[in-house]
Amino acid sequence: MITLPRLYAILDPSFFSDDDALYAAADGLVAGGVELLQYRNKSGDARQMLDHALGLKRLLPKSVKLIMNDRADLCLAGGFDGVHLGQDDLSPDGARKIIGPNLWMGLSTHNPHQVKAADQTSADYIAIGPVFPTGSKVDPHEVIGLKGVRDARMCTGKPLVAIGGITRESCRGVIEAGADSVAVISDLIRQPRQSAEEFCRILE
Ligand code: 3NM
Repeated sequence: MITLPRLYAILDPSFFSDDDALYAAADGLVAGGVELLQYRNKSGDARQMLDHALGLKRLLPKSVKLIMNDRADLCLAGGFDGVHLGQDDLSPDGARKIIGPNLWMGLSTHNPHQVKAADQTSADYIAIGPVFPTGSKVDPHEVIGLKGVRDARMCTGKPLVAIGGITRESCRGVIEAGADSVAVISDLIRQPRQSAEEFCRILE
């Protein structure tokens, strides 16, 4: 079983004005203690995604785990450490065929039924959300609250990542509800280094 750090940072280029700002944020997050970073790009094309992936790989220390959202092919092409799949992406079996047995694979879920199904796959970790209202996802599923995290915890022994609207203020309660890790976009965007440091301190 893999071990995830408490903070799972997600970097989405649509929140930054240009590539320099994106890379500066990545640098700041890692300086602030981030050890696991997902690259998530819902609007760019594959070429831009690979450019960013290679840029992040070049910039960041080797000790930082890099996860590609949605795309198993770009995970490999970018030399990333894993892929994160949504319910409408390639199936876990299909993605596993591409990335092989050793790279990390995560799977997004939104209710106990999906968590139980994900538990039966070769996913290394399961994400559950949205825990709280979020403005970072188009057309999010129904908010599950801390009860949804507790329910998900009952359905799997795999590492559980909670996502959606999680802030420095709320993260401790999410871990106490049973999540192993919190995934965050918005509350890391302003002053990435300081925000990451504060998350890491709170979650210690
Ligand atoms: N997935 P923020 S919620 C990318 O419910 C994503 O699966 C979700 O961003 C899910 O920390 C979400 O800004 C957005 O709320 C997370």
